[in-house]
Amino acid sequence: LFIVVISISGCQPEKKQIIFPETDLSKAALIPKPVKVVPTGSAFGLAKNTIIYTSPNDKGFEKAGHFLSEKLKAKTGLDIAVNNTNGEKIAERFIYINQSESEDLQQPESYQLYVKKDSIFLNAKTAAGAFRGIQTLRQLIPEQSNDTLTTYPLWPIPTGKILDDPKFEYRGAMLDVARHFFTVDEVKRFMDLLAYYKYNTLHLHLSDDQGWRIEIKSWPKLTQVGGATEVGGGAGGFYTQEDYKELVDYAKDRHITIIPEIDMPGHTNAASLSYPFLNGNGKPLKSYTGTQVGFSTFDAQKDEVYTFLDDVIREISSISPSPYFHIGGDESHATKKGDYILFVEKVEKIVQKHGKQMVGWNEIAQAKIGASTIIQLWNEPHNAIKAASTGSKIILSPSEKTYLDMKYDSLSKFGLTWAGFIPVDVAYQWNPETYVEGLPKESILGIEAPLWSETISNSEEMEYLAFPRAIGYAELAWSASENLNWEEYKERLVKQVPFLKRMNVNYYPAEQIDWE
Ligand code: TNX
Repeated sequence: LFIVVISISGCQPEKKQIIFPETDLSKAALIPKPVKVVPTGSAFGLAKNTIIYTSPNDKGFEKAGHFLSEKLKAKTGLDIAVNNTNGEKIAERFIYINQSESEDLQQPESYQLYVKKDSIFLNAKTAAGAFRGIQTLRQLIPEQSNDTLTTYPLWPIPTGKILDDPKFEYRGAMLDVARHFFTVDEVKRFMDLLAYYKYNTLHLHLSDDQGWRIEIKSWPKLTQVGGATEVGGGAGGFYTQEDYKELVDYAKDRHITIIPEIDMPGHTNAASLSYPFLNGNGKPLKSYTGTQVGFSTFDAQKDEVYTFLDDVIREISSISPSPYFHIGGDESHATKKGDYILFVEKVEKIVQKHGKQMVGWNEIAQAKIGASTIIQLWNEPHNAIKAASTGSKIILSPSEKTYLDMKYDSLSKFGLTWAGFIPVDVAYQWNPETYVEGLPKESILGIEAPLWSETISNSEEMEYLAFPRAIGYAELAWSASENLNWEEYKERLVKQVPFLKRMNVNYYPAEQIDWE
C-alpha cells in the first residue's frame, strides 16, 4: 500500500490522490441483492473531509442526507456535514443525493448509485428511492477504517455503479402487539432493523382477544379495560394516540408505512369485555390470557356495533397516513357464516367512508368485496385467487413460509409449530411470484412476514424469531427472483453479523449456517 501525491498544476490547491488496493463492488455482501452491479475496481475514501450534498428541490432529500450522516456517525464516528455552505468551494470528496427525473428510474423507490474515486452520486426520483439507496451505501461501508493509506482514518467504498429497483411495491413485516405488548421504543428499534433491509411497511396487529392496544378517545374503556391484559397474565399496555403518532413519524422518516389492524369480528374478547354490548357469542365475558383462537365475535346484527366501529376506524384513520386499514377478519369461528359476510361488507363501507382501502386476512374474500380491497393470504389460496379474479391485490404471507412466529427447528426456544418448523433456508427458498398456483403475478402486491407474539414479549425474544429470517424476506420482496440462490445468499447473510452485533440484535444462530 502506498500513497501517491499528484500535484495538480495551476492555482488549484494540491489534491492528494490515494491509490487503493483493488476492490470488487460485485462481491459486496448487499442484502437485498441489487438488480445490477458493475464494479470498476477502485475506491472512494470516506473520511473526515467528506461532505454530503443534497438536491435543493425536495425537502425529503435533505432529510435523507441527515439520516445518512447520522448513520455514518454511528458506524465510523465521523461528523459528516450536510449541505454545508460555509466553504466557498465544493468539498474534495462528496456524496451527492440527487433528485433525478431520469427514465431509467422506473419506480418511485428505484435508485442509481455511482461510486467514483472522488464522488458518490445517488440518484432517485423520490426521497423514498434515495432512502433505499442510502441503505445500500451504508452496507458498502467497511466496519473497520483503513488507517494506513492516509494520516487520518479512511473507509474505502468500492467504486462502480448499482442500478436497482424493487420487485414488489409492498415489502412488509407484521408485529402482534396484542398478545404481548411492545413499547414504543421496541417498535422503533424493530423499524430501524427493517429499514436497513429496505422494508417499507410495518403492519401492527393492534387488537385481539388478549388485549386492545390503541387509545380510542370516544371509547376509553377499550384501553382502560381491554388494554390491561396480555398472554400469560402480564400487565399489557397500550399506545396513546400521541404514542401512535410518534411511531408514525418515526416510520415516515424511514419511508415505512404503518398499517393499523383492528381484528374483527373474531379475536375481539378484549373489546367486548370493555363494552359488553359488542359481544355476539352469547357467553359471559371474562378476560382472556390464554392462546386459543376462534371463540369470540362481535354481534354482526346490532347497529350499535357499526356505530362503535365507525368511531374506532375514524379515530385511527385520522392519525394514520397509510392508505390502508386492516380489519383482520381471520378465524371468526364463533360468527355465523351469513353474519360474517354481512359484517365484512358493512365494515368495508365504513373503511372506505374514512378514506382508506380495506385489507383483510384471506377469509374476507368469502364476502363480496370491492376491487380496491386487499387480501392477505395466510392459509387459503383459493380465496386469494377468487379475490384476484375480481381485481383485488394480494399480499402473500403463506404461513408455512413466512410466519416469523414458527420455530426454526426443534432447538428453538420460542415460537409455535402448527405451520411446521421454518428453518432459515426454507424461509428463503420459495418464489413468491410462482408459489400460489393460479394466482397471476400482476395481482401480487408484495409479501409480508407476520410475527405473532404468543411466545415472545420483548425485543430480545422478538429478534430471536425475526432474525435472521426477516433478512431473507427482505430479499425475496426486493430482488429479482432469477438472481437468487440460497448457497450464495448464505454467504452474504453471514456478512451481516458485524451489523447485527453492532446493533445488539439477538439473532438466532441457526446451525445450518456457518457463522464463522
Ligand atoms: C393464526 S394467521 C392466527 C393468529 C395466531 C397465529 C399463530 C392468522 C391470520 N391468525 O391469530 O396468532 O395463527 O401462529
